[in-house]
Amino acid sequence: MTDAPLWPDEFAERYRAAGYWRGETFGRMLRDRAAAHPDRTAVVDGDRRWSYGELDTRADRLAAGYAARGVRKGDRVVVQLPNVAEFFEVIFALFRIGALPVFALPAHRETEIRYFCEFTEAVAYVFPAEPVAGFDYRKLAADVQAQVPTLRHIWTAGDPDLPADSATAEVDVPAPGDLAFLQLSGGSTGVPKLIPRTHDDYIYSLWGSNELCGVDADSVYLVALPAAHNFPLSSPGSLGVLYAGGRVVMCPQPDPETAFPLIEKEGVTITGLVPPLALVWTEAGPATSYDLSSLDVLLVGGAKFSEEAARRVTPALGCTLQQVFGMAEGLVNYTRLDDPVETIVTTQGRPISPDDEIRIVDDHDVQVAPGETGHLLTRGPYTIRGYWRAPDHNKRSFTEDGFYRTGDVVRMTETGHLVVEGRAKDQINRGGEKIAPEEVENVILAHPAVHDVSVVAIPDEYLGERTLAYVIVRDGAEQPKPVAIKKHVRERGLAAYKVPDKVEFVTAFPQTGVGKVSKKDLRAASEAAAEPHRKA
Ligand code: OOB
Repeated sequence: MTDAPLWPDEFAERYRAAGYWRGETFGRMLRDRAAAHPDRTAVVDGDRRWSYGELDTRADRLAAGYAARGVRKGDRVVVQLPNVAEFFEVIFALFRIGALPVFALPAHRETEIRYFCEFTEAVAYVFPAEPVAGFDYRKLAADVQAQVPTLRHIWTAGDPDLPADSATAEVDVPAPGDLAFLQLSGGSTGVPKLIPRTHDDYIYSLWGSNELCGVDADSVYLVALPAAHNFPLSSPGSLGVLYAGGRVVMCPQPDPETAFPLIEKEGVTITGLVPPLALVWTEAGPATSYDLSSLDVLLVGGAKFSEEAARRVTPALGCTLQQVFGMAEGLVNYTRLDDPVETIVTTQGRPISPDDEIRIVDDHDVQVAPGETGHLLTRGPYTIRGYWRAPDHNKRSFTEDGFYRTGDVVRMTETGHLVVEGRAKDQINRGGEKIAPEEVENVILAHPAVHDVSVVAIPDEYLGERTLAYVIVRDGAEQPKPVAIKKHVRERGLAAYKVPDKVEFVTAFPQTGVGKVSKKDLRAASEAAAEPHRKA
């Protein structure tokens, strides 16, 4: 079994012949853009403006530094950076030498980072030199390094200790079909799965997105969501805009107070938000004194955007709304810029590629009638054929003929647009941030007073869903305060968004026929409990 199951030859040949896979790599892509327009601005971060030429030179210098320290093609490097220009310097340096960035999010803490380093046998971890939102990553880096034998290096972004010679190292350059990086899955299991993406497949998702989102060399993209997430990275995201020769503007925080002045100053034309942020921007838009008229397109996705909220976007912000329903595993759907308003506000779009195969099936994998609701399965030129080093899990998450089981419940309209109706996977979508209940449950179970726990979603007006942990206390133990459970999760080093919003104590869980905890019944109970509040 290889680390990453890729496409069978017949599919790879088809995708190449169709022109989806262009035989490009990220390292080459930046080199070509820098040669074509060295002085155009590539990245803006506060007062810093890096041209394509400068980004290219910086990536080279850092690539030489990494190579000199023994980082080789195929090595994994966990990268955890906030929205700063160095994010691109680091990832393009790694792309150049064929090392694979593992894209951690700034919110991840020791448990997650240690797992990524351990599981991927990472040789290095790159983290922010300065604290972010009051959190200092240096201690985390040192602690993780002490526990993970493969982790030879911990480097801050733009580390001054790396050799600063600009000579391009003699490196084994990656081929277009090679892996480019590992993305994280939202996950529905105890630990996040890693998603292997190749240069060829990811670059197709970039230029395919650019065509549908109107991105060209004049586009200015605001990176408001965490830069490493698949949505702001590739839908069409920063990498799509760099591919087109446009400009990327780093936004340190996604709130209107930070983002609106940047939109005015840089003439931002396009950005992407999760639904809760889109609501906040929509509320702030009409009253702002900043000029937002440059903004052409606002992409909203990551979680279901309600029709009422969707209708308010264009009047409030003066831009076109584009809904996006995507996943780090591949498939991305967009409403088209010229779709009728009714389609834009009521659907989550249709696939990028004519060769994205969509199957909507019942519980027995039998295709449902057109227009009926069912499980979404997909296969195509930028959807993975398996997670990285997870053969057993892959048997469950992929069909024998290579379709990915998304865990999403959808229906297709007559125009081929998908409407997300729900979810079958055991995952909580907290305003676009994905939480695997099992991961949080495992941590809560380690609390000495806890006998059993079940984490479920509760409906929330603003975030769509929040988390509720139902806890059964151990016989003879004193019932802890809910805040003690939350504190325990935080202290175990899990990202803050995974800390349960609510903790309730019960004496038993509803059971399924075979004696397993019935999450369905628990969810129904929590929904019934939440109903009066929702109406209030
Ligand atoms: C994006 O990627 P992930 O990997 O964080 O999460 C994927 C999951 C989907 O399977 C679905 O359950 C949910 O997030 N989702 C949506 C949605 N967009 C994503 N559910 C309802 N409506 C939507 N519009 O979230 C992602 C990746 C690329 C582009 C956009 C989002």
